[in-house]
Amino acid sequence: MNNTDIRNNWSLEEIKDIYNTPLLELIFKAASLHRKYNDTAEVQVCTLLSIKTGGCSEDCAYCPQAARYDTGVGVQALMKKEEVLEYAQKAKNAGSTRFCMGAAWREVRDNRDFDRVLDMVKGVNEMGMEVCCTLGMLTETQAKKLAEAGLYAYNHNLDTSKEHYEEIITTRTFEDRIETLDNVRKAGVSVCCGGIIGLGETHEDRIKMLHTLATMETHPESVPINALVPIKGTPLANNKKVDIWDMVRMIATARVLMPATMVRLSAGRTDMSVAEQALCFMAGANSIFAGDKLLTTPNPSFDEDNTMFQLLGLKPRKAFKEEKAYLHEMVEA
Ligand code: SAM
Ligand code: DTB
Ligand code: SF4
Repeated sequence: MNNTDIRNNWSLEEIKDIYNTPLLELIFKAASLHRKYNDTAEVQVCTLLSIKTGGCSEDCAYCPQAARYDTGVGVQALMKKEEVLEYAQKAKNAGSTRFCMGAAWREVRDNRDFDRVLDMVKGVNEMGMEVCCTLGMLTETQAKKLAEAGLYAYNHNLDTSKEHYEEIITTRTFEDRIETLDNVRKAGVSVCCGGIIGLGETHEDRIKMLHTLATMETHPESVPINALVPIKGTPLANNKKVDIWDMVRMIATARVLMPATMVRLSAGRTDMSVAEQALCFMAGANSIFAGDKLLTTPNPSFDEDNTMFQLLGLKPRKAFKEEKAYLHEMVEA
């Protein structure tokens, strides 16, 4: 491989050194690589919709939708295709190019609900948007069915390091997550995989999670970095607010390790000023979730984000602009 920027053989030590670089130096390094591999004026605008809310059997300690925590989030059946398409159209009109449908499921089951989701995927794809789903664990066959229906990307986060994982979730394993990601890859669907900071993890845990992502055979095409949105009723309700400098450091390190990936400034933006978000874009973030709701929690409105884009000179990235599946492609070149 003759490109020294895009690698999947990072050692933990190397990543530790990058992560611990003095912050302004790290931002400069990340911004330089960002400029080299991406159009820094472009930010991908994705809209999320919770198509099946609440009542989830898992025990993810951060999640408002886990049935076992009293969070005030009600249980709702799978939405109707027409309602979903109407929402997607609104998002498209507001400038979103990617539409991500989330379900509070542990895993996909081969039943009528899955057939209905396949139908929704088909519908959104026909509208000319990049369709993404986050439905929990998938088999290879299910991933292939989604791909055939027109799925563009699948979101499945590592959330934290392998070591910290069992402090946060006990009802499935880190290996289960990796297996689903492999199934998504095998189906030729773009991989969206990242994590959350503020779960009570150490810096070492964050470095290890980034190591797992950056040493995948092919880097995920998108890496969402979420700041924990603390939810009353969950075990992490009283966790300390994520420090903006930690968010910037995490984004910048992800950008240095995976220069051509879309790094998404995900949950947590309602607590950030425009100046703080600008730092995140400077440090290499080039994607956001837009629309006044994430899955169940608030997010800045389309109008607020438009004002921010104008102020910072950013423009929404076009749909289906080719993502570079780095490493496979480079090795074969
Ligand atoms: N049930 C599926 C799953 O767990 O893969 C899909 C939906 S799940 C809500 C998608 C992701 O949202 C989680 O992996 C987690 O990273 C993120 N998330 C959930 N609750 C969050 C919170 N309170 N703060 C930040 N991110 C959160
Ligand atoms: C991701 O990494 N973050 C999004 C999306 N992928 C599915 C979800 C954030 C959820 C925040 C809590 C909520 O709104 O329920
Ligand atoms: Fe369920 Fe996903 Fe929430 Fe975990 S993160 S409780 S699997 S909806």
